[in-house]
Amino acid sequence: MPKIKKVNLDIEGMHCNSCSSGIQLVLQSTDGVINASASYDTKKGEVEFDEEKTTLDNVLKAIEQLGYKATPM
Ligand SMILES: [Cu+2]
Repeated sequence: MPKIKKVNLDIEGMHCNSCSSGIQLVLQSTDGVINASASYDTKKGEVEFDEEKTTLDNVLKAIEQLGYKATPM
C-alpha cells in the first residue's frame, strides 16, 4: 500500500520560469514522487510522494542538487 504524503515547500534561488520548470521536471522523474509542482511567481512548490519509496529528505536533496534550497512549510 502506498503511503502518500503531500508537502508544501518554500524554494529559494529560483530566478526565472525555467528554474521552476526544471525543478518540477526533476521531481516528477524522481522515484517515489507522484506529483510535483514549482512556481517561480510564488517561490513555492508542492510535492506528493510515496513514503514507502522515498523520503522528504531525498526530495529536498534532489532540489538542492539543482542548486536551490527547499524548506518544508
Ligand atoms: Cu531560471
